Amino acid sequence: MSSNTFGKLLSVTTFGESHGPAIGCVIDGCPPGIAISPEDFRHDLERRATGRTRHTSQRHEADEVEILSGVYEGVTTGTPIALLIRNTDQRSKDYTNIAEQFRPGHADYTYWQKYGIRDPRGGGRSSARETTMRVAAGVIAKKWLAERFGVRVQGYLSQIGDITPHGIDLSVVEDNPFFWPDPRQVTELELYMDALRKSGDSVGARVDVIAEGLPPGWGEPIYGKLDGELAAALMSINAVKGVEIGDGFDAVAQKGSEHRDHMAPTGFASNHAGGVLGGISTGQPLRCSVAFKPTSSLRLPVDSLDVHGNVVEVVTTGRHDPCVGIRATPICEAMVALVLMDQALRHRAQCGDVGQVSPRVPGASAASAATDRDDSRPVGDAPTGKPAAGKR
Ligand code: EPS
Repeated sequence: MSSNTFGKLLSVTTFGESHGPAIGCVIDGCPPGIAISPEDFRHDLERRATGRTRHTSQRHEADEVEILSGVYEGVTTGTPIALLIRNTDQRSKDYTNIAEQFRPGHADYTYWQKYGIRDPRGGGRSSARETTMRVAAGVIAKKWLAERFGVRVQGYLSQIGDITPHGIDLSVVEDNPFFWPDPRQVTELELYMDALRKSGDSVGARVDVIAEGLPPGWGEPIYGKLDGELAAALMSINAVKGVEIGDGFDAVAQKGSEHRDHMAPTGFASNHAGGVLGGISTGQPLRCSVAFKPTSSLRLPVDSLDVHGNVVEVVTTGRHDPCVGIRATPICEAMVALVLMDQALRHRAQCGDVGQVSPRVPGASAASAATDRDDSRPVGDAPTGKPAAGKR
């Protein structure tokens, strides 16, 4: 199976299956001198992990990172960094009955048609278990970006089903199990998810990511555009069906006079572009929005086909997420950070001598970047009970 590597100067290769002995990654091209310990991975891996709340899959993995190479006395050496996480809570018998069946909406069918063989245990390589290693690699990228440039990458859940935030306060996102930016809606979300889980169904979600502190200049025209590589990286996450940069599809209905972001010595007046023009960062906050489809593994019976072409009734057991988007916030952050680090290294390689050629237009804060995306206002300003983010 090819295409398990992404990135140019900083490349990440992941390997492993959901029910195999381990998953892992090799990060190549990482600069030397970054302090890294197994502890550094814990926070983001916990944020992504299953079994930490009742609203996600109940598989319990410790997700302990073993650093196999590339780090000496706690510091990266510039050689390939190999990370390993052993799988410990596989329950492969859950998949015995559907080993020869195709779950509608799942990669079962396409993997089978492509390779003529598939590992049915937990979805094998197509499982979201693989995203663990993206998050682990992303920890290093986040750290480097923060230390070198003060870049901060933060995501939040911006929609579950048809529920949108009434207001956006990035400071509360880590305080609830949904990465939700409005604390007033957490009870509503708990009730919604409890009812959904009971019904056996699943639902889609939307994750927004903002990266603040980028200098202008990251991204390569023509075929290495920053937004193009972000879209590809985010689309490579399991269950993603759409990516928007800046105003995304809302730009279709806008006039040019509305969409263009006015520049003044004091800063940009708006950020419809999402921090990217011509595939290159403007220095404004980068804004991405990612659409996740509903989980296809459901215990609700459905007619489908097996590998022999027989009509069968498929019932999926296993420990599935009723909304994969809930755990996707750290995964999206990691992919954004990895793309940014790769582009930053590439910019340094080609244009490191260019320096600052004219005054830079100041960017904006992450908080205002979040509210730029739509009509949402900071939590304190939102009208009670009335969703402000209903524009989409
Ligand atoms: C997944 C199915 C479930 C999830 C898994 C992703 O696996 P299992 O049926 O083995 O419990 O638990 O997620 C993880 C294990 C993880 O770490 O993200 C799937 O079909 O994608």
